[in-house]
Amino acid sequence: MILNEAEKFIRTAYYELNKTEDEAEQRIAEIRNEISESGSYHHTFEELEHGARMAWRNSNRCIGRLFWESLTVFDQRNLSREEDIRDAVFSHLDYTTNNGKIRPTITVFRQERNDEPTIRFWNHQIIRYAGYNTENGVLGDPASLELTRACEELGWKGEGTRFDVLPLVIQIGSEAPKWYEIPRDLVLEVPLRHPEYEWFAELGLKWYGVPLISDMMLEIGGIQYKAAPFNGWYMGTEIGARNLADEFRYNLLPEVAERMGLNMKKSSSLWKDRAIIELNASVLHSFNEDQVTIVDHHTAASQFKVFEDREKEKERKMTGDWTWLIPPVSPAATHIFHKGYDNEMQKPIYLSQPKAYQ
Ligand code: HEM
Ligand code: NRG
Repeated sequence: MILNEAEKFIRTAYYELNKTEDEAEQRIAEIRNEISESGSYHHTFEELEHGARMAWRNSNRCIGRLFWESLTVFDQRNLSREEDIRDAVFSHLDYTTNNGKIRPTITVFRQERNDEPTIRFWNHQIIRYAGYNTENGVLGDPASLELTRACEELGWKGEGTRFDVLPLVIQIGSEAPKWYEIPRDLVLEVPLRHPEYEWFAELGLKWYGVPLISDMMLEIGGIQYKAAPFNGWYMGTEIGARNLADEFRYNLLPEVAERMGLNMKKSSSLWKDRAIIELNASVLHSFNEDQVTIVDHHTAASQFKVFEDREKEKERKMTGDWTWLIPPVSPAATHIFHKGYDNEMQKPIYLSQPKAYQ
């Protein structure tokens, strides 16, 4: 029930914000009234801001949580037209990119209500590469095949490269979704090269700087925000060990290993492992050289350790999903591997929700 959820959230949040119990009880009374009159209630900016930060703190799969209190929260709950929502997303991109010095940011659009149509982004991330089925297999990012197809059905057409940035797709209620090309100057990308291998740049690889998740729902005190795109910066392995390496993504290990001259006939030559390491070295080197914020998995794990210690100090229950927290490269070289985490879900929280298209 919404009032119960609201009460729990207000008491915790107000305590953390150093407000008095009186203030919390007064606010709860106010919320009770608003709910009995309208069936729902609205957060103050302060509640929204702290709720979004708590939700980051509660993201069991996230290794980047040390910085949860630094999240910038843009309140765009007053917007209801696609063009205005688009412009707010573009401002978010511009603010967070900050010439490469990425600032963790969330933009919160209007909450779910019975009497107003839902705002949804079709995109998984605001910036992501398209994927096309061709006679010679998939061109681009296979993870984007369905969305790319859906965009084409809306009339969008990509250039046909391996790295076409998909358009921003906004849908309000059951209206026809609208799509917008993202201005190129808002899309910071890093061409990949290698600190030792001159040939690496010839592979023509690159990745974008800002992982801006746009398909999750933010839930605070019983209120659902189905359009609330958020981002921090990348951990190198997300790109080097998964996006570019997974067989079902860009699948680049064979090409890298080949150029490295490794023995690909026997797996015991560890050609895959060696290729993974150099691909990851290239990602970190290139982002660092271009001064685009990125973190390596060892540093991220150390930062996560500080987060764990801090949460303990504050006597808060720290939860986590071990299977996601361990980095995909050398997991046992981080402390995370050697302990366990309780994967209980605490609210406020970011949740996955059904796809907006299909
Ligand atoms: C997941 C790192 C910021 C919320 C992850 C993952 C990594 C990560 C490595 C696992 C992703 C995967 O394996 O696909 C970081 C780093 C950040 C950061 C380095 C830098 C500041 C944030 C922010 C938020 C957030 C700002 C929200 C406000 C989440 C959530 C997930 C996640 C909800 C799970 C996503 C899912 O279930 O698909 N993060 N993160 N993170 N992070 Fe963070
Ligand atoms: N693995 C995905 C991104 C997931 C979220 N990762 C972050 N989030 N770093 C990928 O595109 O590789 N964040 O908010 O910074």
